[in-house]
Amino acid sequence: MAIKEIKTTPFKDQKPGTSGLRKKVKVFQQPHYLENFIQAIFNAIGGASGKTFVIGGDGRFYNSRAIQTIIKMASANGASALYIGQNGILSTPAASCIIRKHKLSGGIILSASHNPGGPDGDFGVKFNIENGGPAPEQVTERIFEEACKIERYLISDAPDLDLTVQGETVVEQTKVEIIDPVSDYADLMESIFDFNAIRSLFSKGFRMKYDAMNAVTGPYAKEILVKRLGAPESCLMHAEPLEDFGGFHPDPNLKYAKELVQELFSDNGPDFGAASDGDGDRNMILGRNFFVTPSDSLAVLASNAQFVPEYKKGLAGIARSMPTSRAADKVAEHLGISCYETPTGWKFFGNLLDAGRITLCGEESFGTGSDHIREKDGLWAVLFWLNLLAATGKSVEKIVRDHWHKYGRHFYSRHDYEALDPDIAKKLMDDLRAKLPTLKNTTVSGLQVRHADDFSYVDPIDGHVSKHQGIRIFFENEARLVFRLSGTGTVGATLRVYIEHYEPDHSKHDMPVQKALEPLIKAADIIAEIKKRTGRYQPDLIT
Ligand code: G16
Repeated sequence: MAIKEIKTTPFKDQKPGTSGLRKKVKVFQQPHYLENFIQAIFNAIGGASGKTFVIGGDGRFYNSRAIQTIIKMASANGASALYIGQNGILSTPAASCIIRKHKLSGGIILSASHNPGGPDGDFGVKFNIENGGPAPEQVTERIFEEACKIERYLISDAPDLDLTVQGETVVEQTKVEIIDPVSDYADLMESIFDFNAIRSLFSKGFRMKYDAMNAVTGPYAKEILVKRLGAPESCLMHAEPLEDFGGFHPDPNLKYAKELVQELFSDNGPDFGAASDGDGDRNMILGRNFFVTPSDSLAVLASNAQFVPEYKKGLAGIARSMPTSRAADKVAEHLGISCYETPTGWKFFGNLLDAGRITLCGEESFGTGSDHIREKDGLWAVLFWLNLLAATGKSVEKIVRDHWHKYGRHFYSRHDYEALDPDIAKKLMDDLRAKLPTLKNTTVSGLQVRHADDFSYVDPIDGHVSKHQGIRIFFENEARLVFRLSGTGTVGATLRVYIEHYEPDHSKHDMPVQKALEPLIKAADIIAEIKKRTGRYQPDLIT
């Protein structure tokens, strides 16, 4: 074995987005592309020497190839130990759990999350720090700086390892262990929730369907739901991780988890349905004939946390990303605890969690989590709901309707306009920003604007300032529009419009969501001139 120093030149497009570096597989397959970025990570953290990392991914195409390269580079850079998920598999929450449990220096997670996979699909690299969470902005900025000036990287010429067999080996001076990717995570879940109550629920004939979307959570769901909780194997759909997700778009929402949705909305459908995304950090929750919006899910979990053993002692606080509906704020107010509003991106919750300011956090983008790890956690959310169903004996729909009755309902929807010309999207946002000072007290689509701004966040723990995190327009009666450009797409620009309307009157809670939001949807188009500028008459995706 020998360590080689390879000369290289920078790629200018290696700026990490909302969640790591995401690009088309073909971009990552260019010579030196992956290597440059990995070396930039090591350079940005003061080198890999003597450090310990967990490495794994969501099993998508190029996962194993990339892992082989990273093992050789981490060893050449002097890492002391590497823990690799067997078959290259490691869900994002499991990676966070392993970093924390084994006190590692960090982790490299290979995933483009909910984006499609396969040779023509997407690939991604995320770096997590020693608290188990995504690298904060200060670190991702340093990685980008390093990537922009890279001239060389180090790599061992060691042969590829067999990732299919658990066990230990040594590459250069580095201990490399192929580990069971599931057990630490499953043990953690068992320590949080009332597994006896959930087991007894299944033994009484409770029926659920869990869609792993041919992505990473299949093996986790098998171990936890089937083996440890006694659910029948038939409750699992698409439970084998496949390189191209079987052609799925592994994004758990009403559009892409269609088969699951059909089952839940059929006559005599199951009591409970759930799905997770490519890397297992997102969740979608369904009851029979009932969809729970992610924003409501966070609020419901917070309001019912006392049913879960781990959270019985109470919540320190709650946080939600800015575009997420303010349903959780009502719960926090009722509980007399703080509710923090952060920019989009799980990395912004890290400091609040580390400082013990919050216990639960969540986002409208199907992400929910707690202080048990430092990532959002799909199966954790599913188990939380199962725990609630077992403890209350209520249905999903009843739990949510009772919640609306108590706190009022936040009608909520996100409209996505995908693959827009980036210049048009940028101009739309720039012009909207320029218009902000003129909007106050104007009436648009019959709604009066109370306040409008460009969201800026000052991290309450380290004072770091993140500007331009989304444009907010507040109307009377707690209605709100938010506009921002996605930081996770790989084709053109995606405009996200977040639409929210609060309705305290429960006689109006049955209105169809898009109907309840109609005046706001019109206002969004008038204010941002979406149709005129983009030529799009409908969003590509409504969640
Ligand atoms: C990532 C981030 C989330 C974010 C989501 C959408 O999720 O971790 O915090 O809400 O992207 O971001 P954007 O609106 O910028 O596209 P994931 O599941 O893709 O890693």
